[in-house]
Amino acid sequence: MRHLPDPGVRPLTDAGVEVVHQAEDRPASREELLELASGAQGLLTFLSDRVDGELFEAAPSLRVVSNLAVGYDNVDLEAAARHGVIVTNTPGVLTETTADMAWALMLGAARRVIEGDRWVRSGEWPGWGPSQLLGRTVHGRTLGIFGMGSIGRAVARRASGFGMDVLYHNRRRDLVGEAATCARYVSFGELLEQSDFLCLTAPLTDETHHAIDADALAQMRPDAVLVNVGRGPLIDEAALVHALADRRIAAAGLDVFEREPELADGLAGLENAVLVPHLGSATHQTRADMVRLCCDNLIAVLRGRDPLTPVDPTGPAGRAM
Ligand code: 8YV
Repeated sequence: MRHLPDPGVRPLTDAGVEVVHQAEDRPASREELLELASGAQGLLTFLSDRVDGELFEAAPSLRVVSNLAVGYDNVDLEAAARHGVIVTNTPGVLTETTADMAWALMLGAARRVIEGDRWVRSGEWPGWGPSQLLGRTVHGRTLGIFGMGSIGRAVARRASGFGMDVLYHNRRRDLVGEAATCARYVSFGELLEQSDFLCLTAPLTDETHHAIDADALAQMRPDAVLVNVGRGPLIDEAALVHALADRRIAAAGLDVFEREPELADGLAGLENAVLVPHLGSATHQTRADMVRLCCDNLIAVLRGRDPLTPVDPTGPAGRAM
């Protein structure tokens, strides 16, 4: 559906797979997606493509959907299973890169990097002053992680360099993660109350939808910084705008939004929000690794072999797992 970064579709064509794609680099409309899928045996999809029962009905030859993301909340797994279609994702290759982005947002929001950049560029910065753009201390504080999957663990590991205490909340305790990161399991309420930095790395499921709503925001510390590199709908974005505007929490760093590319009313005008356009995995190297894995999954299934990274149809959706 979209133009892919290097290596593009070369691994597919090198393997003798016939590739049909949309001429323009933009999200496919629903009609275009159904049309492209109708004659295909494999589909390479993006988080903006809804892959559901209607699509499987329209694509009787389809054998595999290879989603260019670790999250797969855009795919109806039950419908895929009913139609005998294998779904694959791209776990592992983007873990560390997405964790780096979580830290960029934490540091950027806490230390007011974007506000500072704007001020310097405006030509109105009068030179150093003792009270200018005071931010929040990061080192030595408490980091809370909601969703201790591979990305949550990678975020937690980085915290040791900052001398932080790490807390986490998950569907279930992660003893391996605890041993690797010194993170401590707490209830969701304790996570909200005790975190100076709260980082969301959970997948989007019915359970995690709007986990951070007005009530949750009210339980957070007034000087807390909220970071989301999971999925936008983990947060009730309208409630977050109110909390940030009223300084009920200090700041937020968001890589994902509830209705991408739209923003909740008022979000764009808030100085205490750092907003990044879903760049979690967006480095040259990581995107190349994702594209290669996506293509290898397609080739494997089309050649009658097992896919490298199939999605477990009974597992949770989302980026963090
Ligand atoms: C992707 C992501 O870049 O993997 C995911 O789930 O959110 C990102 O790493 C994005 O989904 C683009 O496909």
